Amino acid sequence: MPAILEQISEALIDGMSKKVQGLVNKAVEEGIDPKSIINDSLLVGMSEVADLFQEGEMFVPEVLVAAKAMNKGMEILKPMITEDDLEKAGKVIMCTVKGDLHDIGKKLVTMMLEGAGYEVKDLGVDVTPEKIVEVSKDYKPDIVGMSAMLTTTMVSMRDSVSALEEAGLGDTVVMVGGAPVSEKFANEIGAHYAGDASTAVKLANKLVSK
Ligand code: B1M
Repeated sequence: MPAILEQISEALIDGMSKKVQGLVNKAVEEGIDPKSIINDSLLVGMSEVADLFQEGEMFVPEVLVAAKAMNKGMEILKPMITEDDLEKAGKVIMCTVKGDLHDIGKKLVTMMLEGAGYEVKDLGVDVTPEKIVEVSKDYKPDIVGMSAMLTTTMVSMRDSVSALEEAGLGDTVVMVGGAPVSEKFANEIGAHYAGDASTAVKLANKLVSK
């Protein structure tokens, strides 16, 4: 593993946006695959941030600064992984469900899907079931992807699946993920579950090839 990837993780944890940007640019110049920079440094760093937060070693403002540093790194890499001249693998709607403002995981899944050749419409955070239905009618996605990070917002996933059914879009393939979500819950609401961004891509590939 190149040392620079570790340095990026460390700078992210320290919330040093400018340093992250500089190191990410350097890593790209060194020829490191942008997907590897995401998976092996930015994702690793953010996961460490999550652990430190849970352990009470980091607090919300620091977490926000670290998330911002990660996004700054992502901004550099995103065009590089979407520029790949790939045939579109499929169309995906991505969102964080109603009541939930966490968007880091959703963004990561979005970027990984785009990197794998998917056309992704990212509806943002706090997205209502009505909005998901409205956009699905128009955009006709192969997959609707929903993210939730709060136990309390998982119910919005169920509501969104029901809203799609009620709107006559019951055939829509739904993929869900996020820390509190489980395979069992996904099965209960008639959705498919992916535990992380890489698995989400593999699952999407499986779902669109059906
Ligand atoms: Co929030 N927060 N937060 N938070 N936050 C958690 C989730 C929490 C576990 C922290 C804790 O208490 N230990 C807890 C939830 C408890 C629960 O419900 N079980 C919590 C809470 C309680 C809250 C607030 C209520 C705090 C408060 O205000 N009292 C509040 C809620 C706001 C709201 O949403 N309405 C809140 C706010 C925030 C911040 C704004 C400060 C910030 C979010 C910043 C942002 O997203 N822009 C924040 C953060 C950063 C976290 C933690 C520390 C980190 C989350 C994260 O980004 N992880 C988190 C603690 C933790 O996770 N240990 C916590 C990194 C990210 C890469 O992982 O999103 O899991 P994740 O995504 C993964 C997979 O889950 C998967 O792939 C991703 C990459 O591999 N995945 C999918 C995600 N979506 C997917 C979709 C798919 C497939 C896979 O298919 C469609």
